[in-house]
Amino acid sequence: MDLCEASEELKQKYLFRVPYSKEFADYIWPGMVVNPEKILSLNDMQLGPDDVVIASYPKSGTTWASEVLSAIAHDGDTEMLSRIRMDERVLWLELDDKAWWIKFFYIWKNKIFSNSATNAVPKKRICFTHLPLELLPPSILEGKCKLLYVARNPKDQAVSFFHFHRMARFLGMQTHTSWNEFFPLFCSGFLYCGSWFEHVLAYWKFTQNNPQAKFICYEDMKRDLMAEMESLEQFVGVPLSMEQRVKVVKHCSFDSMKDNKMANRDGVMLFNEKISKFMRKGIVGDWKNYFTVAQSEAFDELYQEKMTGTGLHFEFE
Ligand code: PPS
Repeated sequence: MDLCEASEELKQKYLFRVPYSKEFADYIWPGMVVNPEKILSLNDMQLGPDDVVIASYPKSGTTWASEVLSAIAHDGDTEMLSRIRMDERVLWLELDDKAWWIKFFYIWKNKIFSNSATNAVPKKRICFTHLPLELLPPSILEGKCKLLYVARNPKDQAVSFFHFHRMARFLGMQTHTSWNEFFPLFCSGFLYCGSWFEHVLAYWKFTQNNPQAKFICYEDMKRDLMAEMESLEQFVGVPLSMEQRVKVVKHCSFDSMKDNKMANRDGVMLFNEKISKFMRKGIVGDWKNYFTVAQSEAFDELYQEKMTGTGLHFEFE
C-alpha cells in the first residue's frame, strides 16, 4: 500500500479517537469545540474594515501571527498585551462558546486571571479561524474586512500537528496514535481541517486575486520578523515607529512568547501540557527528526503532484 494512503481501519480509529467527532461539509470536526451549527451561524456575522481575520491550517503559526498583529493593533504597547490574555484579544471564530464545558473553562480562567480586565481599545479587532475557505462567512469572502492567511511548510506542520493531537483534549489526547499512523492520515487529509494541500491552495488562490487578503509564511517570519511586521503594518494600515517595532519583535520571539503566560496558552484547559507544550520547539526543520527517508520521499512526490504549477513554494530548512 502507498505510504501516503490511510487504510479504512486507520480512518475509523481516528474518528473513534476524536471525542464527539462530527462529519460536516466533508470535514471532520472535534465536536467538543466546534459544531456545525456554530459554523452555519457565522454566515450572519458582519465584519467590517476594522476587522482582521487570521486564517490558517492548524499549527502554522496562528498564535505567533496573532501576537504580532495584536501588538500592531495596540500601537506596539507590549505592556498592555501582557495584561490581557491572548484568547480575549484574538477570538476563535468557530469556537462553540455555548458548550457547557467551554463556559466552565472561562469561569475557571477568569478566576485565575481576574487582572486581565482593561479598557484598552485596539485599532483593529482581530480574530482567527481554521475554517477551510469555502466555509468562511460571506463578509470575509466579499472583502469587507482584511484576511491574513498564515502557512507553514507541511512537513514541520505535520509534526507539530502530530504533537498537538497528543496534547489537545478536544482531539482525544491521542498518545496511542504513532507517527507512522499519523503520517498517512495527514497525507490523505483524513483529519481535522482536511487536506493541508486543499486548505492552503484555496487560500493561496484567493489571496492572489483579492487586495484585502494577504498570504504569509511561518518560515519568512522566522527568517526576518522585522520585515514581515513592516508589511503587516502596511496591510492593516497601522504604521509603527522603528523603536516600537524593535520592542514588538523582541516580545514576539519564541523564547519570550514561551515564557509569557498571556500569549503561550498557559492554563488553557483544552490542552494537557504535561504531554507536550503548546509552545513546543518553534523551529524550521524539526520534520527531519520524524520523517523516515521513505516517508520523506513519498511526501515529496505527493507535494510535487499537488503543488506544481501553483506558484507557491515553501522552505523546508
Ligand atoms: S494552533 O493550535 O493551530 O493555533 O497552533 P499555531 O499557533 O498555528 O502553531 C503552533 C506552532 O507555532 C509555534 N510558535 C512559534 N514559533 C516561532 N516563534 C514564535 N514566537 C512562535 N509562537 C508559536 C509553536 O511552537 C508551534 O510549533 P511547534 O513546531 O509545535 O513548536
